Amino acid sequence: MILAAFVNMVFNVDNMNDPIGIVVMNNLSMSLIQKNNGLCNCLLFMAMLFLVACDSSSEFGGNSLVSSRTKVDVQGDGTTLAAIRQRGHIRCGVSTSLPGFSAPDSQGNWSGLDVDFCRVLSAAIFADPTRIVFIPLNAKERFDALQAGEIDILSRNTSWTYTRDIPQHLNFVGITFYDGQGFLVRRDAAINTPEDLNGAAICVKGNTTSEQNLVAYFRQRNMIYQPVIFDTSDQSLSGFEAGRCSALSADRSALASMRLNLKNPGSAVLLPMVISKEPLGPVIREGDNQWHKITRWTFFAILNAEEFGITSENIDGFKHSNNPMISRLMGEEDSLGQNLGLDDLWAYHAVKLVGNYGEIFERNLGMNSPIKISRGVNNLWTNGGLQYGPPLR
Ligand SMILES: N[C@@H](CCC(=O)N[C@@H](CS)C(=O)NCC(=O)O)C(=O)O
Repeated sequence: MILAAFVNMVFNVDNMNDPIGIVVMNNLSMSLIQKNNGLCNCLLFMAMLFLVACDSSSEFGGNSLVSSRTKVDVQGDGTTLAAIRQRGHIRCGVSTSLPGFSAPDSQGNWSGLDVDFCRVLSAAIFADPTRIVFIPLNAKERFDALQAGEIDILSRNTSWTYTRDIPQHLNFVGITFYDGQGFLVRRDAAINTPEDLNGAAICVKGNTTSEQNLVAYFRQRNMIYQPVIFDTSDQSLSGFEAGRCSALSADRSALASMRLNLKNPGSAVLLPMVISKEPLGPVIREGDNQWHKITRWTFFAILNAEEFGITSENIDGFKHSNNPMISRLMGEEDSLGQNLGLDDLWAYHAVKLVGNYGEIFERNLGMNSPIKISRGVNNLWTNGGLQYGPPLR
């Protein structure tokens, strides 16, 4: 029931928009010490001293605010931006090829939502969206490459999960695309629900949440299936096309993209059923708070820009605005960029040179792109979606 409700919320299925049969997805520094109140400051300061003095277990297992702060790992803080500046470019880990998210053209020029996120960062840091080396990584290699410091950020349709966040010590930037897992089947196969796949062979890519979700989904329903596991999406698509399985299972956005690479895209349909939550977003190593804040606030800046109606085209018309939030985004008030270790025109450059979130979405995945995914749940909260940038206050 809950999953069904989520699914409805995430993907409004609209067959009407679907001339070729694919079901399109529609849809601490703790400022305890206040500036103006001397007495209050003094009392708070004394209270903090008291907390420190009384917290005998502060380092190991104490649960006071003070003790948890002492455990924050600040090793490596600031090192990523410094390395990027010295090197002159960002190393951005992407999918090997997933049109709409990241794929190179015949000249080796990369495009896609995940690619554009790295471009936004490059614009924010260098006032130039091209200072990036894209490093294609398959699902298995991606976290090792990040942990080994071979990339500064992994922007590769990666699902935010507890295991990746906590035991694997990664930091997710945010959710740049709300997704869910689905199934691609041959149009003439008479498969309408995952239940019709009981006992069937299913092609799936290894080292992905897709592989894990299938195990859980079939186990919960006392059903069986035969996994046919591949290393890359090209291989899994070829396996599906060659008839090695009855269905190909992956993130629905990936399936919508991969389907277009079939020799005859009309021969396959994407089932409407969604079996998981896949919050996709860029991810970095733990330990560099500055880099975490730069990446996530750059994402929030392009979300806020969309909310304010600021686009790459019209941004210069927003100079000298009466709205303080817009002035901050434009770099005219309160030095938001400098506080991140960047230029105050950081967000201005990101939007001007790459675009706001909506522009990036539409260009790469939207209804006028080959992938044809409507904004749906990836719309701004002001339009009924889940995308919500915390305020630039
Ligand atoms: N979101 C899932 C799946 C990610 C994934 O690797 N999906 C495949 C789709 S089959 C893909 O992106 N392939 C592109 C490639 O191989 O480069 C995860 O984080 O584990």
